[in-house]
Amino acid sequence: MRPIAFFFTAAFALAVSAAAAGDYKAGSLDISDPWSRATPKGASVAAGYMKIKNNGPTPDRLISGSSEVAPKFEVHEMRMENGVAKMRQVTGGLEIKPGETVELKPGSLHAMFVGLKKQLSAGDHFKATLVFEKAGPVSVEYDVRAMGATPSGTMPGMKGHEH
Ligand SMILES: [Cu+2]
Repeated sequence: MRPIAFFFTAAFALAVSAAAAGDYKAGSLDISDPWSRATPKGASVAAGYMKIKNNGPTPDRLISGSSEVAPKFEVHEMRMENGVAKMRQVTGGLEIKPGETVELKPGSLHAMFVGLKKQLSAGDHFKATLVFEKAGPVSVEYDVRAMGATPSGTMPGMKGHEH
């Protein structure tokens, strides 16, 4: 094979695997792009983001989870109250209605890894299990990205975030 042809073939293969990485299927759920953010020194929590789409006819719920980076997994939502961003645990499971996509993203819903065993750096990967009421447990891998990796940048609720 000529070097140039090889280059294009390799680049194409890489693009295909990059698109496929980080997408998971479980029952009627599509889980895409689980990612987390690098943590500042001494942080005790890290956030997890992803999109969950429900292709089925019945609702499902994210009821619990676990990860290899922290002993506790929680689902939180962030809300503005009197101009202050506040973090609250979602109890009773995070519902994903039929045909809907729930996005866990900075400044909004997120998974919270509580009691970090080590700081997360950009480029790290870690394993986690998401547990859904109907789809059951799903193993995923979180991609750690740089601290300012999103439009919303710093997490406004970080201060009130010590558990
Ligand atoms: Cu949180």
